[in-house]
Amino acid sequence: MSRLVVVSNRVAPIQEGEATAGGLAAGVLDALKGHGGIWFGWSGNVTTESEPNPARQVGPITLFTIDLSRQDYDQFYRGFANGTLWPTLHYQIGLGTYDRAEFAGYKRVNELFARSVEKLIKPDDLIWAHDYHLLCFADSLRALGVKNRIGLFLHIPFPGPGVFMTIPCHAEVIRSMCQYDLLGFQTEQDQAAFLDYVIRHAGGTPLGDGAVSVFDRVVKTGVYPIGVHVEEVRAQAELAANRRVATRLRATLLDWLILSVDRLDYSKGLRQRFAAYERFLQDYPTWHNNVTFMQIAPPSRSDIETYQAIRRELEGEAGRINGRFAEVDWVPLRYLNKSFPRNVLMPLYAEAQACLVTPLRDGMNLVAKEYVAAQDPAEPGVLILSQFAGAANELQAALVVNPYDQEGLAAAMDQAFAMRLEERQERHAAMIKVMRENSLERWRDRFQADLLG
Ligand code: GDG
Repeated sequence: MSRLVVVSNRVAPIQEGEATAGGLAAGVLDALKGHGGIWFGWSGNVTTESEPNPARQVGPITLFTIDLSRQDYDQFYRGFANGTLWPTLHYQIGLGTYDRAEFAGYKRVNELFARSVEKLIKPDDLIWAHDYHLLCFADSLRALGVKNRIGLFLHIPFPGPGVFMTIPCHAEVIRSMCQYDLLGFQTEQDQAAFLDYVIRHAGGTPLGDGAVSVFDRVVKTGVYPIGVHVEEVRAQAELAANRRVATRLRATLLDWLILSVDRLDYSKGLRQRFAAYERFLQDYPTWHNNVTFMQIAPPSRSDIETYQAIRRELEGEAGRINGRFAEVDWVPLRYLNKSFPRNVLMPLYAEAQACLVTPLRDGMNLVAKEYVAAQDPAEPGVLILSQFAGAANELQAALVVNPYDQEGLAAAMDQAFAMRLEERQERHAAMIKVMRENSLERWRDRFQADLLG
């Protein structure tokens, strides 16, 4: 059995025996716990030191981290990764910026990662890199003579060539990506978009089953929808010790709760969602005084201007909507700009009769899956889900909406509250079935098997 070496931008802050955070961390940890291995990434610290940090052992997993310099952080992380790739790969080309020095910084940090990882690996180790921060990482490893099997799983969407080609260095990025042996995508649409670019614009020849011959090598591609631990989420949601905050919340509610949970990010469609909720309050006054919409939005990437702008805008909108509709004893919108521990969050999901997950684009969206998993199957709530979330491919029994259609979203909220119990149960059972099939274990095992093969 080959040893697994996981490489991601950040290494999750894990302690032995502690419940894990989001899906990437949970999946990676599962994969590493089984047979042990290495997890390498940035520590999250910006320093002037160039020394690697001491290794940390957590059970069978060895964690290695490095710090970044201020220039690397600015050019790689804030610059090309989050200022160019993140918006463009989410189809938000108007928000993308491009700067040659930032792309040079991105490649420099990918090389830094490769030089550090090269020192840690053995010849038959399996190297599994994650996400858009590391598109050039395999290329850098190959330049150092590394012959190991190297795979990349892209957690975010891959757009059609017309969108991707707005990034001026698109050809170089694709050439670098093709140095991986396996490229994993969340959906068939993402995979098809990548293959479309490689075949029509980079001279690739399709070999069937997602493989393509290009740049004198064979690159495999595959679709691996990431999942959640269904039983673990439900158990966390039900545990009495976790339910104190949810009980406090319930005591303050009049009747119906709609919940949304997103990192504060423009790709999540929060602005459009607030507008749709306002439309709902305007068009369906029968729900007044009964409904509360609670948006949990922990700040993220707050040193990037586009993120500061969306935060300012939402603060203004939340105040305006409440000012327009609130009564002395009813506040229709609660906007919480903070995060909660995961074991507190799961019972909050369970408390909500509806969950609004309406990203403008999303690789998968684990909140949608966690909400469904947290529900009581006897009395389940309704998931309202954007057609542009990867999760919509699997969760077709949700109320699937177009996040740009305010009236459609408002009608879906009305439909959710009016939905009969039998229909809610049927939809919930159908979604749970798909989620059990596409579990986190299956995601991990299929990717690793294909990378080995
Ligand atoms: C990327 C892709 C893809 C949220 N607020 C709190 C909190 N969370 C947790 C959720 C969930 C995770 O963060 C968010 O995952 P998402 O999938 O919704 O979105 P991204 O962070 O953008 O993730 C996405 C994912 O990678 C995995 O491949 O699905 O498309 O964009 O697990 O529960 N957790 C805690 N407190 C919070 O306040 N503890």
